[in-house]
Amino acid sequence: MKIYGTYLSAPANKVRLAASALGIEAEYINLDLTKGEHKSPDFLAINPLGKVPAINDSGFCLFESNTICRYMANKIGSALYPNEVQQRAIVDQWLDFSSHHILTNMGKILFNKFFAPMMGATPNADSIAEGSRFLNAQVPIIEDYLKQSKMLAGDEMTLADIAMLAAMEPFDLIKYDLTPYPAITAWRNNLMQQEFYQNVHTHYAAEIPQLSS
Ligand SMILES: N[C@@H](CCC(=O)N[C@@H](CS)C(=O)NCC(=O)O)C(=O)O
Repeated sequence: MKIYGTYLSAPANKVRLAASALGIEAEYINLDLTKGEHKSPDFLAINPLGKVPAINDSGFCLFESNTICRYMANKIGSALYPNEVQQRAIVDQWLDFSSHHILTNMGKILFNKFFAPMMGATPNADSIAEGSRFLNAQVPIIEDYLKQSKMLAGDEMTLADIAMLAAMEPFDLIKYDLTPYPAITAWRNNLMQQEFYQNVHTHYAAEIPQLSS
């Protein structure tokens, strides 16, 4: 299987982390978005949207990070995506929540603080403020769950934790303060010390020399 991503992409890192946790052998292909490599005809044949992540599994191509994660788990019948209908629904709930809320709002801050300057665009301060305002309302909801439960969908790690971890990985870089959230901090530190995580990278941005110091 080939995974196409780019180092600063939280959805792409989600897929890499999920493949690692699932023990799926994958070749990672890093695209340089600043050079437009995601708009090349070869890549558009894999994902016509021209966005990362995408996979090519022996000719079977797929995009959308949550779909890819579910596909990989289903392919090997992994408990990271449980079979029981309500357990599975809870995992789906967190996959949607992490994409539509945490990742979206984190992304407003990340984009304006890092991507916009890289692309020579003017950062939008209103968008940064909006992202922070929404995160301030949403992050406490995760804290409340993790105060009662070791992982987001019960005691065992699932795709829900991997997706949320990927969405919250850039919090150090965007300087979003997690000290008021001890349960999230402990959950995040625990996951980031695990082998599946360390096999991908030591921390978000570790693969980008100018950001990792
Ligand atoms: N909903 C998609 C989001 C994919 C996405 O927006 N990827 C961004 C990087 S984080 C991208 O490729 N942007 C390049 C572009 O839109 O040109 C997923 O979860 O896979």
